[in-house]
Amino acid sequence: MPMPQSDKIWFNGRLVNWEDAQIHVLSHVVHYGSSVFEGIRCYDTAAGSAVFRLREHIRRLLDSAKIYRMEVPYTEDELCAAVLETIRENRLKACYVRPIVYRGYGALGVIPFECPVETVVAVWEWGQYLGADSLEKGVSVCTSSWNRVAPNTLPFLAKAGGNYLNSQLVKMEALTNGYDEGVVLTTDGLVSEGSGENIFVVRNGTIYTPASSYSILPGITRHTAITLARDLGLRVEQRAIPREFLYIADEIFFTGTAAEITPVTAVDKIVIGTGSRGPVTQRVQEAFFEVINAQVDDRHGWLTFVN
Ligand code: PPE
Repeated sequence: MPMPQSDKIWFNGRLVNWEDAQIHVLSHVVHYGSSVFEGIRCYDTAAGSAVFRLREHIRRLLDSAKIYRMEVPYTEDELCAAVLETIRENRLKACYVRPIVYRGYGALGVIPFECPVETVVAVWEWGQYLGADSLEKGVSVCTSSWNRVAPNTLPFLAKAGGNYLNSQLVKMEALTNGYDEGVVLTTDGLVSEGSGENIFVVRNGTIYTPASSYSILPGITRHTAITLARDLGLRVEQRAIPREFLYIADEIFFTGTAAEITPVTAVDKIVIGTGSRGPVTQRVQEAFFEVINAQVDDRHGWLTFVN
């Protein structure tokens, strides 16, 4: 499906028309994957459009850039303002926001220092990431035959374009074999995350999720789910999770900006719990939707209103 277009893209500090936001084919990023990016959602809440956890996403973008020695010529405040300006300019009530920083056109060869660091913010309307009804009905996943990047190979704390070559292999394999998504293990064989989501496992009322040392992207929705679950009085543990712990789970769910909170109802064709969204997943989901719809007090300061 072609992506829905919007009007303007923020391109190195200026708003340009969607079709004019172009780069040269010999840009460094095209050849060597030298980009860092974010995915953020803006929600059409009861109190107006609001960006969810904007500052945390921009901070992670700048952290990712720092890991790759990219000097971003904008401050955190300027980038937050750029996101809000781009949403306003496109007059979208709800959208997905994609800031990206990459090494542009200058010189080829691995050495990136002579290429300019460019900064872009694009927004567009993006529906349910794992398919229509997935938030309610859940998804069926496989354990990937690919492993996640190991420590000290590619930095997994950075949300870098290159990391998504691994995600693409995982996702293509899953789709080709008839699953909705793949779960990736670390090179030690422990559960890491989905190709574009973090994973949570519920058993006997406790919620487990791989600790940040298991090659995960430390997701902002993951942090949100942990916080909301604890607010609900649920126990959450971050630890090592063996593959087979997934099979005997009462419930499993994914978290991510695009995927939000999506139940997982089967792993490798083994039915999880009752095979439908479980009660703990539903409680965390409901708490999440209350926050993003501004139906409850924003006690954690997670919403930035666009206007
Ligand atoms: N792990 C990976 C590998 C990942 O890509 C994401 C987000 C997460 C975990 C969850 O992170 P967070 O969004 O901060 O809760 N994936 C983004 C990109 C998806 C895409 O296909 O592009 C997203 O959800 O926006």
